[in-house]
Amino acid sequence: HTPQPLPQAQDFVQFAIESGVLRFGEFITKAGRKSPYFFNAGLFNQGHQLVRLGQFYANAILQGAVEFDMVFGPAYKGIPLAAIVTAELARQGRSVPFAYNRKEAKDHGEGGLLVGAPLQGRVLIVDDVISAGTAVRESMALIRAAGATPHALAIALDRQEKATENGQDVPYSAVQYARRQMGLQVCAIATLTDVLGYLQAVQTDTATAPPLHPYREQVQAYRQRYGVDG
Ligand code: OMP
Repeated sequence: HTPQPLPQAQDFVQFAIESGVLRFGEFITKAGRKSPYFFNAGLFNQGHQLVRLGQFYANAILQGAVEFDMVFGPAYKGIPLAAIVTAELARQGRSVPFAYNRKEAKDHGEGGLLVGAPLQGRVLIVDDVISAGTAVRESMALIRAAGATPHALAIALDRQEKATENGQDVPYSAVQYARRQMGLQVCAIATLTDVLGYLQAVQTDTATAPPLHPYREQVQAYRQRYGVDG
């Protein structure tokens, strides 16, 4: 029989693994956690991968019924991401303004920290991964200072793990914090649950029973230790 197409989130996990963006091994996260997996969006570095990545984001945004008037990409990694998402949304018939910031203010020429369309209305922030949520907070401050409203956030992977505050683990993730405390609509192309679902599917979906994915148990153990629900 013909194989069923994967749901978008697991299709994305497969795409990230095949692109070398999602890797398994031993990594240390920004919060100092020893993680058996790491997602490095900077390794989507080929034209055809950017086209697909833009489609994944745009689908997640449209399926999530996220409301926004424009797109903002935080420097540096969010800039190309926001650009490909804005282009793909326009290709699907929804053209909106696009802006991004630079990290260092220019003291000549056009000056200032913001590039692109004027920040106004409900802003959709596009970024790669949020862990502690520091970068999102900075983007929100910038958007508010310009007189616009930070309204939504689209990311590629939600690691669904405890955020840290002053070096201490807290019982909620940065994404949950963004939703509940900052009132943002958040959509992710995939979550840790989808990664685990994919590792599981790799094992069970074939008649020939391939070996258990070598990192499945470690990823599960990591979620036991650092994960949050939902
Ligand atoms: P916050 O700014 O604290 O939310 O952290 C986001 C950053 O975590 C990303 O921009 C990366 O530098 C890093 N990161 C990943 O990119 N992928 C991961 O799988 C895990 C991390 C991380 O260090 O937690």
